[in-house]
Amino acid sequence: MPSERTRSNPPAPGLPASSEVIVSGIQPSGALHFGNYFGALRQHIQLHKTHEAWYFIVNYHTLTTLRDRDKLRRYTLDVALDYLALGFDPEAACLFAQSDVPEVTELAWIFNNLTTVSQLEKGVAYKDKVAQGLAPNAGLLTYPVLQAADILIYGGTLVPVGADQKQHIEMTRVLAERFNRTYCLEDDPVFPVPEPWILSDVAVVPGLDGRKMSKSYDNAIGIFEEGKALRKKVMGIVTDSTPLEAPKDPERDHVFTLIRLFADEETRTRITEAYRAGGYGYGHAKKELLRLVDEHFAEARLRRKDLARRPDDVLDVLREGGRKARERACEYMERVRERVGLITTYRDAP
Ligand code: AQP
Repeated sequence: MPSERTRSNPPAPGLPASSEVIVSGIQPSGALHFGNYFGALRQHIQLHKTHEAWYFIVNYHTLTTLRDRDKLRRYTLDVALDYLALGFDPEAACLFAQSDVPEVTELAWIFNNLTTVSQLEKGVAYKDKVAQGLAPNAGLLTYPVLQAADILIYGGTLVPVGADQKQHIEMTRVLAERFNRTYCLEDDPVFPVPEPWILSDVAVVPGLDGRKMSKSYDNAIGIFEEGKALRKKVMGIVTDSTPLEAPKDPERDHVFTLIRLFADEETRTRITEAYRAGGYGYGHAKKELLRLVDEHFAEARLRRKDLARRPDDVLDVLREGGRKARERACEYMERVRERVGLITTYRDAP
């Protein structure tokens, strides 16, 4: 049931209040990239030891676009490996596969009946995917409804995500309020109404072509890419044609946007000045970015290689996380079924 932490604890500077229940998910639809890392994963790792946190690998969501069982299984385990390699401690919080909590699809069904089709058709992510040529299946259309179920079934109050998810979290808020209003007494709501947690400096991480970095745009740099493959990607980031000797505006360059994410204050200032002074080319900036990336992920790369040799340990983490998550979800679902009037004869006395 909802967290026992009190809301009166003052937050550490820059951190959410310790009473917040953090929930967030990532799709196992391909290798995780810098966008996933700075938009979400880094914050997930940052918060999981100080807050109650539930992180799910949303494999039901990925069915909307992926029809390859081997890839789906592999990507799901890969996301778990990524979390562990980046420092997720399974003793501190829950990491699990969405499909270990099938109740979430039941809640999504209940929410479907509180959602209009026209509302879903306005979804920016839905429209984007259809514009890219993806089949407009009902799963893709109702993606945000399942996402709302994911967030609310653990009593989430704060959702660390990238800016592209803002509209979906708004829909989650609407559904929490609508459910409470429809089925609950005013002073006894079932669901808290969650807030997004979006860090403004990393709201949308650009990809190689300057559009939002995305697994499906073929413009992503994987968190665990290294060596030649990484170099090729970084050197291929699209820049304008300002000549090497001319001064450049760092704020208008994607390479610099990425540098800013990895660099400390001193390095940022040095590179900003070099851009503005001229005589500093995009090739120099790309080499600097490569160095920063290698440095940033050096330890995590080593940990990931070690963990990859122990897949059973990774499965154990998911198993235990899934067990705890399902327990929590079932508590919420009992209340939900009771409010809605759904009889389940194996639970209810005749
Ligand atoms: N470019 C980005 N900048 C900032 N945040 C981003 N996120 C994704 N891309 C960026 C954040 O990562 C979290 C998990 O995303 P997801 O994998 O569940 O789905 P997504 O947003 O649809 O990511 P992709 O790469 O674009 O996947 P595909 O191509 O499969 O749809 C979210 O918090 C998201 O905001």
